[in-house]
Amino acid sequence: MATVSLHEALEALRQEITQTPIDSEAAAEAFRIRFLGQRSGQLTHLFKRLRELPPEERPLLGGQLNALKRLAEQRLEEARLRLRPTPTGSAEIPDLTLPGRRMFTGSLHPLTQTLEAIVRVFEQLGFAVVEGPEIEDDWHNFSALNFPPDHPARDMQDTFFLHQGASYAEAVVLRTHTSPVQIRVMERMQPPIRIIAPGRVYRNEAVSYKSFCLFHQVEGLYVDQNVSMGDLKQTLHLFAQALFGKDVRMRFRPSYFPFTEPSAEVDIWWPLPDHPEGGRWMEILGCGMVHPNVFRAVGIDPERYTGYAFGMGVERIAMLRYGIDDIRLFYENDVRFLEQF
Ligand code: 2NL
Repeated sequence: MATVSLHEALEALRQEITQTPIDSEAAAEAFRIRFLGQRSGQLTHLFKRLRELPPEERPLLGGQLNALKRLAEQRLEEARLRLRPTPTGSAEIPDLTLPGRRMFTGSLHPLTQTLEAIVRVFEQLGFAVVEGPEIEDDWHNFSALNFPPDHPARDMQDTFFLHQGASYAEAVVLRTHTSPVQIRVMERMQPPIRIIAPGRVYRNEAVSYKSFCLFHQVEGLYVDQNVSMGDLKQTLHLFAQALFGKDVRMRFRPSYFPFTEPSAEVDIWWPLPDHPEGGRWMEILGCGMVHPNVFRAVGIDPERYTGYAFGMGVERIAMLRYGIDDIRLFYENDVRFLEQF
């Protein structure tokens, strides 16, 4: 009687031990207490009941009970391995075949990237890179560039003055363009000259989404015998192709600058799917043939030499390139903006 019920109890327990799910650490502990607990575990209980059997039957059933105990211990060990906390905090064993997570290591400012891309194109075309001071005198920033004494750019509303002096010629200013760098080069050397001047410039303007009190320019200058407007167009077309793609469409519009004659502004066609005309012309730079008065100011003979010059705003090109609609974003240093580049 006792033998049958003990056999039956053992079989029922085997069912339970194999089928009880262990899917959490709490379930594992409950499993341990229920089957292996020293005091009232079901296996412990059956071991105690071995005494009900006649001595000769005890070894067989005792062996079966020991096997069942090992089974319960194995299930528990397997569950503990499976549920052990991982470094990621998840109960899952991590998938070691996954690729590593990329770390954000910082990147160059979008203006630096754009400026470097522009400079690279002209370097490949044989232009030398020159830099100069951000504080300039009237001569290099205005007079040598054929600005008349009463030109509005010389006004306090447009230019930051560090020193005004008794007359306009004594003024010391924050440079309003990088042209003075090129004036300094032409003062010191005779053609051929092929240079670009990248750098910071300052304008005393109302700050808004489209203008800031400081910005960056890249200006270029090529002076030699027989330099023509055709040379200018070819160079700028190569530049536009390098930055905006081989199929770029480009146009020259007549314009005016004191330091070039003739002068032009250059637009590129910017395709816009939602636009009624399929896109629009966007200005990217200004250019022209160096004015004879500029050559005279620096001691280069305008009867012997001709030259072209151009200038572009780096912010303007970066805004086009990345689809940015507010120039002030470049100067706020908000990491949420910067980390996108
Ligand atoms: C613009 C237009 C321009 C120049 C810059 C230049 C320099 C010298 C002599 C003659 Cl030394 N010209 N620079 C010429 C034409 C246009 O810049 O819109 N810049 C943002």
